[in-house]
Amino acid sequence: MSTSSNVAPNDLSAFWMPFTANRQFKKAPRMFVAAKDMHYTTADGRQVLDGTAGLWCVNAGHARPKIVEAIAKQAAELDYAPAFQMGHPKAFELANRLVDLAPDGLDHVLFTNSGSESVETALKVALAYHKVKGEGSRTRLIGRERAYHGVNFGGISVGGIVTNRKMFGTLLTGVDHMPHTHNLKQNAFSRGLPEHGADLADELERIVTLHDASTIAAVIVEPVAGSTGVLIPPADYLKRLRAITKKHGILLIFDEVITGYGRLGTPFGADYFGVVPDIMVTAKGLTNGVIPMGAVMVSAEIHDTFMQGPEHLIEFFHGYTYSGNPVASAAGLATLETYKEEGLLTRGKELGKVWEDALHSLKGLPHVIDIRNIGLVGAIELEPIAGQPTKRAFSAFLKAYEQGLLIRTTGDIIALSPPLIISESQIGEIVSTLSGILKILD
Ligand code: PXG
Repeated sequence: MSTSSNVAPNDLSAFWMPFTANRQFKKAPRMFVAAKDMHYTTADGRQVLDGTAGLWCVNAGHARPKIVEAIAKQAAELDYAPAFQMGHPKAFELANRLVDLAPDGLDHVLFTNSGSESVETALKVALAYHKVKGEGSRTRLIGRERAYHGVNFGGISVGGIVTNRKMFGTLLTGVDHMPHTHNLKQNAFSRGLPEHGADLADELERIVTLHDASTIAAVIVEPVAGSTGVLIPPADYLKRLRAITKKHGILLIFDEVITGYGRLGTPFGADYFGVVPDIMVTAKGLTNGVIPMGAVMVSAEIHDTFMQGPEHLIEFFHGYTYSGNPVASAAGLATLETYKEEGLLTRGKELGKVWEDALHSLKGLPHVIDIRNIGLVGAIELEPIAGQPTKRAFSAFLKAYEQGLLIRTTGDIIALSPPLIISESQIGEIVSTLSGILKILD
């Protein structure tokens, strides 16, 4: 049965889709028209198990009543309030709840509308902080190879994915990159943190020696690199990075857009690794993906440094029309309540072993060259077809969709990150579907 809200539009050409093979998609569209808990409904009425929490964001599952109600109620009560020089209570309330949830020391929150904007905000806070502090020579930003920090200019500059960078000119100047930590030779089929590679953090010392610490503002890393294919940091790597940044007065920014809000079985990656950054970048799971919103948490030291000079003057010239938007704030509050009521921020820890064993049972199937896992994240890396990189994994994606399972692929890596409400039997379903597909893949 079709209604005006679920019928597939008959002309697909106007919408230039993001990060999508547009011509391939439009020849054989894959349309979702509804979602509830762990499942999507397709335009042709099939159920598809969500193995990816949308795009790593629907951590509490789909159409959760508390969040749906909060959004509807807020839109009717106060739909919008100016974000500059005016306030409304829910943005303050959400900021407080986030500070309660964040690791000790991260005491202030700037709101944005996406992960990309959160990254830009964090980089700008870092640069301005040093300037306000009288260390304006600290202008360099250090990222990492294979990093994904969104698609805006700062983010692609510190990012390390060549396809996201090569079309866009010279990007930000004064950026350098540490090496990525992926090492299949030594770490293939690791369970949890790989054993080898903590010394790669020392590459930061090399970069400091090259440029001098007095020129470096911040280092930004994803605690677990998600988009590039789930690169899990070697044991102790992030602790070493923290020690080196501290020693040189360099700010450490964790981009927790994926690792935030329970993905690793802890509220944040910072909790999992026992490392507190100076700035934490979040988005996605903050509102369960329902309303776009990001939050950047910063240390008291950073915030307080800005709070000087005449009180009528704006302390930081940055912000968005929708920073702390009332409906987004209401969605964020209801999302955090849902996580709390259902223990979702630690569910990845409880389910971690089941998840790990299930994924690693795929070892030995054709083309599988690595399986890795942490919290409720997993990756299956496939040997690329010679001369046709990405084709094998993309064909696994299409087959999985036909068989009622949503996965993500990047390069020849299958990435999995289900909603944190997933059941053990649904984990079994993901693995048995994938097992069948891997056996018949070209
Ligand atoms: N930082 C990180 C670490 C991310 O993973 C962003 C920033 C940007 O967020 P926005 O909200 O601007 O998209 C991201 C986004 C995938 C996938 O399947 C990952 C992202 C987005 C879309 C798909 O790997 N990460």
